Amino acid sequence: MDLEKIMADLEKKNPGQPEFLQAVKEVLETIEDVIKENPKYEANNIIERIIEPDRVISFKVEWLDDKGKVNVNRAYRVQFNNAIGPYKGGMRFHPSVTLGSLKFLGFEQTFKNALTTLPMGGAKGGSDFNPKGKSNAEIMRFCHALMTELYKYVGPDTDIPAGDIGVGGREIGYMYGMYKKLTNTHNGVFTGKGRNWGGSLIRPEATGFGNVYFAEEMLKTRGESIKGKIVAVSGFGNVSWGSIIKANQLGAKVVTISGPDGYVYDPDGISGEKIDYLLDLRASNQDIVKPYTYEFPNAQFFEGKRPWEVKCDVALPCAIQNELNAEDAQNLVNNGVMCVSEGANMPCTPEAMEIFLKAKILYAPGKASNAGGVATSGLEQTQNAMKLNWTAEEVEEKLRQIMINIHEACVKYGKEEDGYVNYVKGANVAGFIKVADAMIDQGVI
Ligand code: NDP
Ligand code: 2IT
Repeated sequence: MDLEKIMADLEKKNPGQPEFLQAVKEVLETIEDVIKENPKYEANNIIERIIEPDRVISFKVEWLDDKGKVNVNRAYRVQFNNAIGPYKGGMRFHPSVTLGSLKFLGFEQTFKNALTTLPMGGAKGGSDFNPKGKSNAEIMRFCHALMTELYKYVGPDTDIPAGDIGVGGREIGYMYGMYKKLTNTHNGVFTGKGRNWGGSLIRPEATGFGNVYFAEEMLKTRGESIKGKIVAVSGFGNVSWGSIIKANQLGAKVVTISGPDGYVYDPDGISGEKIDYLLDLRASNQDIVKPYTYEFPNAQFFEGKRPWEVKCDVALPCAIQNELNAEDAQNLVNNGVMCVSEGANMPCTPEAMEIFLKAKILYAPGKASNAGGVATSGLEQTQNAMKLNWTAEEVEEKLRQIMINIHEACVKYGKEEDGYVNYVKGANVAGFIKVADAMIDQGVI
C-alpha cells in the first residue's frame, strides 16, 4: 500500500476536508501490516473502496423563525458503508458542521459500529444549523423541515439516524414525529427515542457509561481501577454527563467540565445535585459553562482555557474533534495522567495521540471507547423489533459486556511486542477486518 499516494489522491478528490483526511490517515497508518499480510485486500482494491462513502445526500432546509423571517440551512446525510448492516449513525446540529466533518464522522462510525459486533453499517448526518438561542418552536420547525427531505432516504432497514452534538431526545422527537406523519409508519427508524414511544432505558447515559467501562477495562490491565482516581472531563453535554455519572458510581472524583468559553474546576468533585445541574445548563440553550460557578461558588472558572492543565489520573475528552492538542497532551503526561479515554469522536489531534502512545499510557480512541452509545442504539433497535422493553439492568449489563468485548478485540489486535497495547491500532485493525471481509464476500457492487 502506497500511503502517500493514497493520501495525495484523496486530498485532490476531497479539497477542504481536513478532518476527513485526518481520520482516514490514522486508520490507514495502523492497518499497513494487515494489508501486507493479506493480499486479498489489495487484490480487491479494498482501500480505495472503503474510503469512498457509498452516498452523500445534501439538501436545503427552509424554516421560519419566531419573527417570521425565512431561514435557509444546509443539511446532509453521509451513508458511508453498509457492508455489515443498514447505515447507522447520529445527526449533528452545530455551526461547525461541513460535508468534510460529517464524512470523517461517517468513516469513523463504520469501524466503530463493526467493533460493537452488532449488524450496523456506518453513517452520519447533520446541519450547520445552530440550536443555541433558538426557541423550542424554532427547533421544532427546523427539525420538521429537515425531515420533509430526509425521510426519503432513511428507514428501519436502510438507515437509522440518532443523536450527536446538538441533537438529543427533543430533536429526535420532532424528527421522528414528522417521519411518522409522512410515511404513516411507526417503525422506530430513529434511536434515542423517548421512553414511552420506543426508546430504550440507558440510551441517554450509554455513551458516557460505556466510556468509563472501557477506561476501567484498560486500568485493569495494569492492576488499577478508577476508584479513588481524579478525573478531568471536557464538554458539558450528553457524553460528559453520562461519563460523570458512571465515574462517580465507580468511586472516582470528577473535577472539571468545559464549554467553548473555558473550563470549570471544582475541587470538591462534580457529583450528586451538581450532575443534575448539568442538564439545566444544557437545557438553557446557551453556549457557556461559566454559570456553574454561580451555582457552586467553590468552583473556579478559567476563561478561554481547556481542562487538560489540571492534574488528573484519568482524562475523558467528551466535547468535539481536535479539542486536545500536543501541548495539552504534554501537560497531561507531565502531570502523571495514566489513562485517556475518548468520549468524543477524534478529540485528540494526531500530535497529541503520538505523545500518549510514546509515553505508553493507556489511551483509547473514540471509535472503541465511545461505541457504547451506538451499541445501545443497536439494543434499542432489537427491543423495537421484538416489540418489548428490557429493564435498565438488562440493557446496562449488555452494554457493559459489549465494552468488555471491544476492549478484548483491541488487545487482540493492538498488543505490541513489549506488551504495550496500542488501542488505536487494535480498534482500527479489528474494525477494518470485519468490514473489509464483508465487502469481499459481497463482491464488486
Ligand atoms: P452535546 O451537544 O450533548 O454536547 C457537546 C458538548 O461539547 C457541549 O457541552 C458543547 O458545548 C461542548 N463543546 C462544543 N465545542 C466545544 C469546545 N470547543 N470546547 C469545549 N466544549 C465544547 O453532544 P454529545 O455529548 O452528544 O457529543 C459530544 C461528543 O461525543 C461528540 O464528539 C460526539 O460526536 C460524540 N459522541 C456522541 C454520542 C452520543 O450518543 N451522543 C455517541 C458517541 C460519540 P456547546 O453545545 O455549548 O457548544
Ligand atoms: O458518534 C456516535 O456514535 C453517535 N453519535 C451515536 C450514533 C448512534 O446511532 O447511536
